[in-house]
Amino acid sequence: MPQTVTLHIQDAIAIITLNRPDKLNAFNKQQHIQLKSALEKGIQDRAVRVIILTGAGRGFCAGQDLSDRNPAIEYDLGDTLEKYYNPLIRLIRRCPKPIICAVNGVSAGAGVSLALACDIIIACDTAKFIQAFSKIGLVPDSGASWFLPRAIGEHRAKYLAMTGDSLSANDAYLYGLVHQVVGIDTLMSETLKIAKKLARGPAVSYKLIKDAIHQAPTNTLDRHLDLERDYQRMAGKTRDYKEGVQAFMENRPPHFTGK
Ligand code: T3D
Repeated sequence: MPQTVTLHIQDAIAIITLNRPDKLNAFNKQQHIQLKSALEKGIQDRAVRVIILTGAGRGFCAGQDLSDRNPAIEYDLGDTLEKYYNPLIRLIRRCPKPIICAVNGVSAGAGVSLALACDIIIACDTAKFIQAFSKIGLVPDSGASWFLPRAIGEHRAKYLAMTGDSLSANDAYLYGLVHQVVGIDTLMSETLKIAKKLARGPAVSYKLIKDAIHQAPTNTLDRHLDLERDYQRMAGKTRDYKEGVQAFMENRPPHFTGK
C-alpha cells in the first residue's frame, strides 16, 4: 500500500502529513485508512502530547479524490461519509490532545472540514479554503455546515457554501477561522512553537478545556456552570494543578507532567 500519510513523532509532538501531493492530498480509501491509523497512534501514544496535521506539497487537502468517482455510476455518497469521513471527524473532535492544523496550501471540500475539526488552525499566506461541494452539486459534509457557521457566522458560511468562492488565508484570519497566517517557509517552525508550548502544558486541563468548549454551544448557562464545576473539581485533583500553584508561589515556571 503506498504511503499516503506519514507520521513522525519527536519531543512529544506527532506530525501527521497527508502525502498525495500530486492530487493535492485528496482523499482516496488508502489515505482515509492511513490517516485514521496515524491519528489513533498519536492519540494512544502516551508520549505524544500534541498532534500536528499538515499536507505535503502545495496543497493541504482537496477533499474527496474525484478521480475515484465515475459520473456514470450512481453512488450512495452517504455510505462513504458514514464509513470514512464521519468517523474521521469524530476521531479528531474527540481526541483528548490538542490538534493543530498547519494549512500549507489550498484546501477544498472535506479538506476544509478536516482543518475545521482541529483545535487550532495556522495557515500559510497562500492557503485557500474552498467550499467546493456546491461546485459539483453536493452539500457541505464532514462537519463543514456545522463548523463553518459557528466559526464565521451563518451568512458568511452560506455565501461560501453556495458560491464555492475561495476564501484567502488573510480573509480566513479576519473572519476568525484561522489563528495565525505566516509565510510558507515559517509555517512549520511557527506551528512547532505553539506545539512545543502546548506539549509542556497541563494535558488534563487541555482535555477538559476542549470538552467544555465543544459542549458550550448546546448547553444552557446553568448546565454549563455545572459542567465547569465538575471539570474544575477534576482539574483541581491533578498533580499539574498542585505544581502550577507551587510554581506560582515560588515565582518559577511550572513543570507540568500531564498528570
Ligand atoms: O464522494 C464522496 O465520497 C462524497 C464526499 C465528498 C467530500 C468532498 O470533499 S466533495 C469535494 C471534492 N473536491 C473538490 O471538488 C475540489 C476539486 N479540486 C479543485 O477544485 C481544484 O483542484 C483546487 C481548487 C483544489 C485547486 O486548484 P488548482 O488550480 O490549484 O490545482 P489543479 O490544477 O486543479 O489540481 C492539481 C492537481 O490535483 C490536478 O491533477 P493534474 O492535472 O496535475 O494531474 C488535479 O486534477 C488534482 N486534483 C485536485 N483536486 C482533486 C484532484 N484530483 C482528484 N480529486 C480532487 N479532489
